[in-house]
Amino acid sequence: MSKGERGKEEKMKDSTVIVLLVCCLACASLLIAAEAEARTLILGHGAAPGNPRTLACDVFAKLVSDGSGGRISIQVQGSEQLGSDVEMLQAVQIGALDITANSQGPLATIVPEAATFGLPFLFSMPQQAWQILDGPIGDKLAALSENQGLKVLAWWDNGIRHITNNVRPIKGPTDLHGIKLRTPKDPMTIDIFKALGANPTPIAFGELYLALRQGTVDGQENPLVNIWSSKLYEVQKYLSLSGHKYEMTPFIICPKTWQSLSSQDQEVIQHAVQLAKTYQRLELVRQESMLLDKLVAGGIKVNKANQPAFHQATKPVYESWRKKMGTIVDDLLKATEDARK
Ligand code: TK8
Repeated sequence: MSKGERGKEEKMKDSTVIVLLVCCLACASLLIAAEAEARTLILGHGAAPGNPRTLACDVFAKLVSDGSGGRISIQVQGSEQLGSDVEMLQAVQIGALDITANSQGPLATIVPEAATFGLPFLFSMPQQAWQILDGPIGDKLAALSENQGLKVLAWWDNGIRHITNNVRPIKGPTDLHGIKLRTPKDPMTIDIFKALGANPTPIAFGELYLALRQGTVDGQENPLVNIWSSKLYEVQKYLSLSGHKYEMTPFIICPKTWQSLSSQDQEVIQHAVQLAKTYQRLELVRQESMLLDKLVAGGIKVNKANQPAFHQATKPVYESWRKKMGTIVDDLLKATEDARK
């Protein structure tokens, strides 16, 4: 081999080493990038074990873990362990909490339009609300929420609400007179029960069981799934089926968290949240259909309230909210009529 050829061979060896080195570095940085992308997101909610919201949050976490090949893990903290619904919303707004499966009333303290889904007797079944929540009105509400630093990924459900209390069975509106009734921090629920002559008292859901047991309040209103999973029937004598209002469960992510995710990861989360929504809504309906018997067996006395009388007595609430909110009330009424066709 000539001197020149030997030189060429040396150079080739050198460049092979360089290529190998570059490959190793590229692999290492890919590994580091993959490692860096591994994320844990915290999801807070206020529902008790067994509640459709709790079950669906767990389903959501599993779907996200599977969809991301184990890279994104969702740490679920239920039962208001991270604070009340209102506190969790505030934490999401300031970037201290990633995700919350929250509540309509607390959202309405920040986005007043959200309260309109709870206009008295607007829906008699959750199914009537789903179509509207998944359509342009739901999208408008999501845009209003985003303006307030709350990115709504989906509207889950919370059900149709009924009244429980320890004083007497609530048959007609006058039976509510003077009853101290816990409500969420929801301007609509407060207006409804003021119109009915009760004494509405906002208390965080996590403090409700004790407040009922200690007699701080006489009663409360919630869907059967919450009366059951939070064991409120243990500390209440009467359950009156009033069906006075509906509530959705807004599923909200912190915009900063959302923007920090790659578009691929955003897709994984969107897909999971939509599947979990369908599951949550159906599980709510399934539980509601079985719970009355269980609640009766649990010792609570059930009666049917005079719904037309309640409907009549709460008509002024529509007028005051129409004045307060403008078009959304009429849009909602029109969409509800269409949905019933
Ligand atoms: C649970 C609450 C509950 C709501 C309430 O955290 O506060 O009464 O109905 O579902 O969000």
